[in-house]
Amino acid sequence: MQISQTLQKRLRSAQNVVALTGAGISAESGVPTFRGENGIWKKMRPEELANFDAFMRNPKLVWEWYEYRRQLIHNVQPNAGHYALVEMERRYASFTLVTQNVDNLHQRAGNKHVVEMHGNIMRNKCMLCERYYTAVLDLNPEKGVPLCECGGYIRPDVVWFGELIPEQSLIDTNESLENCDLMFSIGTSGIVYPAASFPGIGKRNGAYVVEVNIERTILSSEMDEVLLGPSGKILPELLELMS
Ligand code: BJW
Ligand code: ZN
Repeated sequence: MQISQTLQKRLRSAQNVVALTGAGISAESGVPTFRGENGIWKKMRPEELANFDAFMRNPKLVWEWYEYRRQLIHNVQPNAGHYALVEMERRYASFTLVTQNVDNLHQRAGNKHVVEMHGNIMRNKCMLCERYYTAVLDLNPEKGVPLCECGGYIRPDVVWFGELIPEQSLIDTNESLENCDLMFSIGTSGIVYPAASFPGIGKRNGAYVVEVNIERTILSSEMDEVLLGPSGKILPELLELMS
């Protein structure tokens, strides 16, 4: 793989590093991405499943879809790409991992400072009283969804289209982008906002911005460098160049 001298220098000298990740980093663990040839949205239409109206229309269907994905994620392991980011966190003075993924694989790999943009599929919350639930829940036979003690519907603690990103996640991300000198955009199509705007913000703040993806994306033209290939191969190679 071609890695510029500039990037090699930055890898060694950077102090404040931010990595933005998307579904692609988990692809090599066996978690399907959303879009593209093998994307889950080839088979399931997002507007029928990943939004609030869909949930209210057919909560049982949406619950079954999340249960299916939860089970799949539970049975896979973090890959070399995830572990390379754990090592980066250990080596850099400041390292923030901003993830759009809800699969919990960064946390399972061992990253400590993970900012969740779109929630976490392993958590659930009551839509009425906002109480959190993490254990496996029994579906209510009549309603088809688990019910909270207060009687409210319990939903996955993820961010659907049209819903607000958790405020603290935005605060943490903006703070990390303020004085970031090296940024990675890994395994994301760059279609979903506000995450898609982060590489541009990093760049305007003076970071050297590097994309890692198996193919070019809509964000590629605003990158300082594009590294084409699977993140499970490229990230460990970058790690080698750090010392
Ligand atoms: C590999 C690989 C390998 C494969 N190695 N790479 C500004 C402009 C226009 C619209 C908006 C805007 N601001 C907000 C909006 C509206 C909307 C939005 O962005 N719409 C766009 C579609 C245009 N955004 C929102 O509604 C957000 N809320 C918000 O902004 O609130 C304020 C507001 C509301 C309304 C209007 C205006 C403001 C919330 C977004 C929530 C997204 N939720 C989901 C579902 C989560 C729950 C669940 O999992 O079920 O999050 S959607 C889905 O997409 C999921 C992902 O996190 C997200 C991003 O997808 P990602 O990760 O990029 O995956 P893919 O599949 O797209 O790409 C995978 C990539 O990996 C590909 O590039 C492959 O090539 C690559 N790859 N193998 C490396 N081995
Ligand atoms: Zn409740």
